Amino acid sequence: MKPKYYITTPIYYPSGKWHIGTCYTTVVCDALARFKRMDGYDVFYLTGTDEHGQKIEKYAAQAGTDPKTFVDGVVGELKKLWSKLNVKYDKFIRTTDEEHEKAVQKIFQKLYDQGDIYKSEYEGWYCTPCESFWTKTQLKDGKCPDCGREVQLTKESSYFFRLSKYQDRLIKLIEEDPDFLQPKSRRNEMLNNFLRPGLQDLAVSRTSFKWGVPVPFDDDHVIYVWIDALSNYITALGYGSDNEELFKKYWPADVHMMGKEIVRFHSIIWPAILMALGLPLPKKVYGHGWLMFGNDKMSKSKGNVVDPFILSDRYGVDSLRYYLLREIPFGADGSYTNYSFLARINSDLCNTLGNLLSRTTAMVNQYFGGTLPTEREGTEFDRELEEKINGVADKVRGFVDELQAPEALAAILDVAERANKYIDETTPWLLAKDPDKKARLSNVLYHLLEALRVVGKLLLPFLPDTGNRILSDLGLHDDGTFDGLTFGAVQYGKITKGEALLKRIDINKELVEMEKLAEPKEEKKEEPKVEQKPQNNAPKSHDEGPKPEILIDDFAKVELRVGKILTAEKVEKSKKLLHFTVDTGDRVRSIVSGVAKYFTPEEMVNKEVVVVANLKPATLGGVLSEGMILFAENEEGLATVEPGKPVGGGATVC
Ligand code: ME8
Repeated sequence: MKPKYYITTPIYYPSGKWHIGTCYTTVVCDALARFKRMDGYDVFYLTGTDEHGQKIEKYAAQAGTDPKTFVDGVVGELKKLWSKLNVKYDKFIRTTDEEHEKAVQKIFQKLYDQGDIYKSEYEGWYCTPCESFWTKTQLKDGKCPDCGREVQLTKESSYFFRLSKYQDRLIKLIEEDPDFLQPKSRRNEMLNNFLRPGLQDLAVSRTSFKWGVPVPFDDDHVIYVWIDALSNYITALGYGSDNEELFKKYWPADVHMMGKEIVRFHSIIWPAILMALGLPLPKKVYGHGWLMFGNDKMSKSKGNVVDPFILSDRYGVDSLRYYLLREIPFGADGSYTNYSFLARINSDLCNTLGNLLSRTTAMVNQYFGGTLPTEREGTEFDRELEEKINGVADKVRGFVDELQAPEALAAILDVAERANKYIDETTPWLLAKDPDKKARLSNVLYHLLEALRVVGKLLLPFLPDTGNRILSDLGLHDDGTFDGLTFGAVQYGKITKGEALLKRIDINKELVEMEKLAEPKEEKKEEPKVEQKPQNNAPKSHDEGPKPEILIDDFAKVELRVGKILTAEKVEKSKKLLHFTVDTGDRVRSIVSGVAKYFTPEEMVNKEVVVVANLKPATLGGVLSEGMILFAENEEGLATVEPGKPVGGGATVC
């Protein structure tokens, strides 16, 4: 029997406007669910919508309609988005589903009957956008500590859940089971900010509005939206209904995935409810970071929306999926810029993957009419690539088990990079000129096909279209499993030379187009002016004399990171400037330096350099520069400042 794997996203507020940050949790969970399915698990992937509460009531009123009509329309749009992004869930739950509402009432009744819910008076501060109650001391400058918005003083009769009763068990759970709440930073946050200072009982009903599940024994009250929402993880499986088969099969959840702002609800309130219900606890609650836009969390209310429909229509669904899965260090925040989005597509999908596919399929067609002869001659030189191919599946599996999608994708792309290098090393075009080298040539091309096959198959969960496209060019198809991920497992028929996987993007031109595409109501970001005075970008003379003393705090303002130079090229119409794309761990940056006199672009590629990462962006020679590379200068010229050994882009300099 297959082992089960139950994975959930939060259920989304049907706010009606989606940005690429909103898609993050769902795309990550989709990749994990697809991976586990292919890896032999019986997966249940749940997503849905959180449709009750004062906020939705307000949205509907603004739209001049009733809440149900409003949510019906918006939910349709959200489903279209998931379908567009190739998200394959097993169930989409709506909290307005009759079965869910009934089960929530049963849960409430049970907790009331056993004394875990009691009636009292509530006085506190309510944040409507977050649907959260706060005590005065919890407020930050009088505002909601989660979102910073205004809160309203609320006094009403309310039912309370005895959350305080579960405090000690919750502390023990989080302290003793390191797997339960991840990443580690969230554990400390929950323990230090909420659990150890002491939990208060939680108001779990409201009387000031009507759009919610009614308390079954008190018509004046509706059930607090978070109790209603969190219960979806079990009601979706039929808990509290006539048929609990799915619940028995899949509960407890293997992973509840969510953004870090709602970890508190999932790692404190939800387990306490489950403890009260006498149910097993989820195995893992994972709070990922945010996709930021500038320094803000991307959110509709802040007006900095990037439309996933526009991005995926223009650049391809897999480009957007790849960006979300690869670019943002999982668990930490990541910063979206149009540049880092386009640079990722160019460097990884076009250059590494697209080139490998088109070069390989072109050579098999050009040298052998599309079908490789079976006679092959291997050499010791092939072992390194073979070992890479053989080792990658376990590596990727390990990263997926740790929920580290960026590392998993990096490991897959690493095989493609190695294969590209293998082409340069084995020079098939020279082998093709020598009739005695046919068998060697056939073997070289076979290695490339094998690298592509394994890469294509492992990409399927992350980039389904791209994985399928690679397999289909090789005359293969997705068999729904990870079988045969070792070198030599397949013999090939006819290889197709298809269209390019993706067209290379002219980034500077496209950045202008992207600005035009931004919605008119989007906050217009001031284009940074051309700096006349060089930042370091044309390094200053070394002979500037001593500078005044500074305090350690002044130095601490400078964020220094190690950056790996991915590409380097001359800036058109400039004799001085070189344009680099640099992976600084947090993202890929565009950086311009005035060093063309000292270095060729080629010698800079792959160097690990020190970058000032928090320098205000500027435009140099018409190209965006998001940081400054440090150089050492003496009378003889410039030298790069590099770590003493390879440490990888993103290492901090301290
Ligand atoms: O919180 N970056 O729903 P939601 C990364 N209904 N993730 C982001 C993001 C960003 N910029 N913006 C949103 C709710 N998200 C509740 C959940 S569960 C019982 C109830 C993520 O629509 C966010 O962190 O506000 C969350 O994981 C998901 O989108 C849904 O958020």
